[in-house]
Amino acid sequence: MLKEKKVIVVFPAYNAGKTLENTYREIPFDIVDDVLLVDDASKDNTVEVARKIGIKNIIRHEKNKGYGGNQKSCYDTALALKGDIIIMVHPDYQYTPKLIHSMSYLIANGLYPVVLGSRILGMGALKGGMPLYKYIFNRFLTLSQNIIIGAKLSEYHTGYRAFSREVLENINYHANSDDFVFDNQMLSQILYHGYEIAEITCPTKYFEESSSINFSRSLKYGLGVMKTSLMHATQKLGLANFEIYKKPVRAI
Ligand SMILES: Nc1nc2c(ncn2[C@@H]2O[C@H](COP(=O)(O)OP(=O)(O)O)[C@@H](O)[C@H]2O)c(=O)[nH]1
Ligand SMILES: [Mg+2]
Repeated sequence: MLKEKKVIVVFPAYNAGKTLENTYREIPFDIVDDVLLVDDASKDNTVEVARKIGIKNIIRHEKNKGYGGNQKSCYDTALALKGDIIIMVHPDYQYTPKLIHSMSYLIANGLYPVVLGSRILGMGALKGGMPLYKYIFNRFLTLSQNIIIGAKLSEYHTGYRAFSREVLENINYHANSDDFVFDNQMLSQILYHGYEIAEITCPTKYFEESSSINFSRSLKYGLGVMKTSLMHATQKLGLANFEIYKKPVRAI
């Protein structure tokens, strides 16, 4: 608990057996109340490792739904578990959970409802081993998106995000893609609805198990990001009414 707010960490997991324990060990349990892992039909021993290290809330998708589909289960369950501050971090040990204190305090103190761990603020990304093509791609997409949607973020592509309950309740994330562009749509929804986003410099590590997305999937993601930016701009101009920007209707 932090200022009487329940803090929940969610892990959208896919083949995270080798990295999950290292990530889990860095969680600050002085403020984190619950950890939830959603396993997207991994082909490895992710679920066994999760049980062994003592994660209580484990959800397993029988079929692979994709990264966005995985996060939908994460947030639905975190809300059902009555989380007030929900932190999503990839269990591939690319981002350290040691930032959870800082991120949670910004939300608990009412300063910002959304906090991102940014690999681009500072010089962390390349130093941490981000492949140069990913770095250039990231910078290009971020610049385009900042211009098109009129925001000022250092990146839209981090796998480390903290949200207040209110934000998750008020954005229609169920209407988003089940694929990687889910993350980008979520930030677009957050900005569209007028929530402010804080960013914290985040060290990052690239190693074999921490990065599986290849060039062609990155390209598909990039096109999805450009499409999201254009949707955002047309919606803002009142020229469209996309499902993803509607108020969510939820049974929880
Ligand atoms: N649910 C789900 N997650 C996936 C899939 N493929 C990759 N991921 C997860 O998506 C996240 C980002 O992928 P990653 O390869 O680490 O990308 P990078 O670190 O940006 O190069 C990681 O946490 C992966 O476990 C998939 O098919 N389904
Ligand atoms: Mg990764």
